[in-house]
Amino acid sequence: MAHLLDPAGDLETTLDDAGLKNSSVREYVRHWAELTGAQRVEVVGAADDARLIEESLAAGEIQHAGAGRYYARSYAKDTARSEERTIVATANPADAGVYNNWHPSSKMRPLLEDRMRGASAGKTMYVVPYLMAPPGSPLEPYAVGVELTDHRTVALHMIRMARCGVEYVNDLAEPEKFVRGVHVTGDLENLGQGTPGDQRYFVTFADERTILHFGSSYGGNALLGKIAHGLRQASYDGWASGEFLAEQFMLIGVTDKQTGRTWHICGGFPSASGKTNLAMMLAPDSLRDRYHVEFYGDDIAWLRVDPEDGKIYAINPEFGVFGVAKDTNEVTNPTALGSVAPGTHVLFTNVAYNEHTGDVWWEGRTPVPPADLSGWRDWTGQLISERSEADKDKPWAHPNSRFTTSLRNVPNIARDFENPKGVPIDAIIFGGRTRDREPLIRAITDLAEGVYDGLTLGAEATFAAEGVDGQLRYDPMSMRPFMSYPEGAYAAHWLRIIGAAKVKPIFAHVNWFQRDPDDGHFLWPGYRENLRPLLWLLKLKDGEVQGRRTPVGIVPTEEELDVGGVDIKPEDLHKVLSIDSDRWTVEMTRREQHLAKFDGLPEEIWAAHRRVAEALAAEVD
Ligand code: GTP
Ligand code: SPV
Ligand code: MN
Repeated sequence: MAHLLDPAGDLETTLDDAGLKNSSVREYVRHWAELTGAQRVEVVGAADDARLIEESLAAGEIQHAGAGRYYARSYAKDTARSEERTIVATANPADAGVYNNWHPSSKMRPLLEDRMRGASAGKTMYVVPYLMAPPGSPLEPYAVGVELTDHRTVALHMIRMARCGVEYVNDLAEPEKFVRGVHVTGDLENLGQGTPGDQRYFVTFADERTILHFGSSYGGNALLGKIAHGLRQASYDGWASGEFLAEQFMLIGVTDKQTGRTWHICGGFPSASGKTNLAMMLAPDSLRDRYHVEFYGDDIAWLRVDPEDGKIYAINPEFGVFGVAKDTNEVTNPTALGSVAPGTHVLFTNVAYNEHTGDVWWEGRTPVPPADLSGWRDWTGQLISERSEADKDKPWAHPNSRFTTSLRNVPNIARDFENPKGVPIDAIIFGGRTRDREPLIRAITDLAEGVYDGLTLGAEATFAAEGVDGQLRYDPMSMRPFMSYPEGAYAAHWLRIIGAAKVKPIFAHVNWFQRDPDDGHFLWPGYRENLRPLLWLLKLKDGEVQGRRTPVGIVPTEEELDVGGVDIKPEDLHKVLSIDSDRWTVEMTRREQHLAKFDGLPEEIWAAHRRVAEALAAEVD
């Protein structure tokens, strides 16, 4: 049933018909419908998906991509999250950190309201009530939200990425406690994206639990449940309440089929460093009879200590995957292909599309692009067959093209992925892209050293514009773009939450990306084989292996790491299990400069830094 408001219609009747009972939500809808000037209001949830899909197809906003699969293109200057235009605003200047791009709410509120005023004229405002948690989770009070969006495709994404429907807001213990998210697309062709006159603003008013995003319809800029609520708002709430952590973490289970025992591992990797691939990992063939990897989440985890057993529990607040398409294929990630198979109702964005067959393609899907060009259009909509000589080698798909699919479609989804309590965490890992220095895995047993390691996580700069070649772009805990409060307080909050656990997780730093300095090949084969260092870590935690102590943690001995059937040269294996103390010493100076930027960093973190630095110095002498 459609819930429409014609210009002369009655909003109250529309909300009644939709079964939206929460009076605070109704008041909020009324306020923003008036301010944005939307012509109609429609309340939508998961039950409306099929109808919304039909309407979007009829309107030409999306296209069929085979049976039960859909395709959309975004505006060409609107293809990724914008870090420069993303802001955290509060009333308190003390909330300013190094990375949260803090501004006073008194300044940002009017700016956003000005841009949004009347900007949805003639459009439908979709009201999307949602829950960022498995229903019944102890963290549910922080997970309730309502996104208002004037873009139908954004509503389709929300329905895939979050649990959506009026039932999530109707019976709240505190009816006014929900995150208020307003998304207004704006006139995409006249926003000056990336110019000095850029009109876009993506603001989280963290102390008001309000998110106002203007000027995009792509990804984290527009799906407010995922990044803005699930990470920025939630990490602020977790800190303000003292109750939990919200991190850009993947979350997996590893089951030993022989003993029936399951471990859970979560961890942060900067964007595009392999979280989705790791979470969807199949055990390598030679270990498949013994181990099974289960998917809980690929991008966000919320962590809390359970008062009953003192263990750390993690949930994935999301309901879907917004995965990078590039390089996804039968070898790198067969599970991802399974999750976008016919009938999954997946929505592809900005991949290449064949208008005759409905096929989709992206770089790395097959070694070379389809030979028969007929019907193929690139992500901008241009026919490949009509490309100019200058354009003919350009990628067919945008490098940040993605697929949006529900968790239920993921072939290795954990049986208990909806368990409201979450799963107990055995290990927390960090990993970046590092071509040298970082070994395959180094385990850390001390809490402060583990947190210190997370704070000094980084990914290599790949373009001159992003940083100095070969130096890390630090990305603490992989939260740099999502940080909502000061880093010193963030570190203290981590020490407090994990410190309160009776049963501590083991930490580790991993690196799948070490390269040969001469020919550039990856020293470690990666992907499915990444299970092997993780199994070693779990054995270390259980005292079954001892590893080799180094100044920067415990690394596996060559005998301990099970590499049966792995295609790796002995000298490469030796290299990925070694510590280059000289190279590490250089890194320690950079770390010190990095950490010195953070006010109020707990003394425990500095002490951890000094311990590692002194141990390295002793080794180099
Ligand atoms: P966001 O969704 O942006 O947060 O990214 P993500 O962390 O989920 O990254 P994703 O899993 O999509 O990986 C990004 C890139 O890393 C892809 O091009 C993968 O092919 C590549 N990758 C992932 N795992 C490995 C690995 O083990 N080895 C190598 N060499 N590349 C990998
Ligand atoms: C990321 O960029 O880390 C993402 C995609 O997970 S987005 O939702 O667009 O932020
Ligand atoms: Mn991410």
